[in-house]
Amino acid sequence: MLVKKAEFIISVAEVDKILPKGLPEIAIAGKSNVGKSSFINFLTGQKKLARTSSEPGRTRLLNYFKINDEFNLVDLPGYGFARVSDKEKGKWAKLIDTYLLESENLKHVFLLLDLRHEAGEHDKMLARFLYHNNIPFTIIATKADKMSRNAQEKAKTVLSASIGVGRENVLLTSSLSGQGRDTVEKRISQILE
Ligand SMILES: Nc1nc2c(ncn2[C@@H]2O[C@H](COP(=O)(O)OP(=O)(O)OP(=O)(O)O)[C@@H](O)[C@H]2O)c(=O)[nH]1
Ligand SMILES: [Mg+2]
Repeated sequence: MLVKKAEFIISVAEVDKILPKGLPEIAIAGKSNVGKSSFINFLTGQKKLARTSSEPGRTRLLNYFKINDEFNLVDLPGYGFARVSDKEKGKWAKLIDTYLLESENLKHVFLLLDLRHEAGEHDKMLARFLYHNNIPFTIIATKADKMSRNAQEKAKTVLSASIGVGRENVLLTSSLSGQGRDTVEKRISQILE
């Protein structure tokens, strides 16, 4: 699956505005600042399609991007961001949970984890939530460029063990170097089959 066309569709802030039945969706989930928006730009080859920031907590809405008129990527708000009120956090958590449970179009979740770190409590909770609700997911390990190839393989083993999935369900990526784009494209083709 080569991305030939990518366009922003809509931002959604309320659970009742989630898109009705339509194109299949792949959601991008993960901790704040892990590289979700950068991942969308990396995959589509459009540097400014999804807004990225070194300041965590930037994406506060569900942002839908249509790819090749074939499927939608849904950029979810990042969790685990400390500098927002509990009320705000609760609102995002509800938006994410409701989307994951109720979207009729959701086919798969890409759960993004920083390759340099073991999965955190929030990551594990989300993985369990997906597992228990029969939502298929793949781990996308981000920021691989920060390590040598050798260290990447070791880190992949540590990361997959910490989240409890097989190594084949962890894809190494770098939005900076472009590493892993072909593997992600292959995975998307399988998901859409
Ligand atoms: N070196 C390196 N930096 C990256 C990579 N991906 C993202 N970053 C950097 O990490 C920071 C956060 O990236 P974002 O894509 O905005 O992260 P996000 O997960 O969308 O963050 P929120 O929207 O706040 O949840 C930015 O400074 C990016 O430039 C990567 O593969 N390699
Ligand atoms: Mg973002």
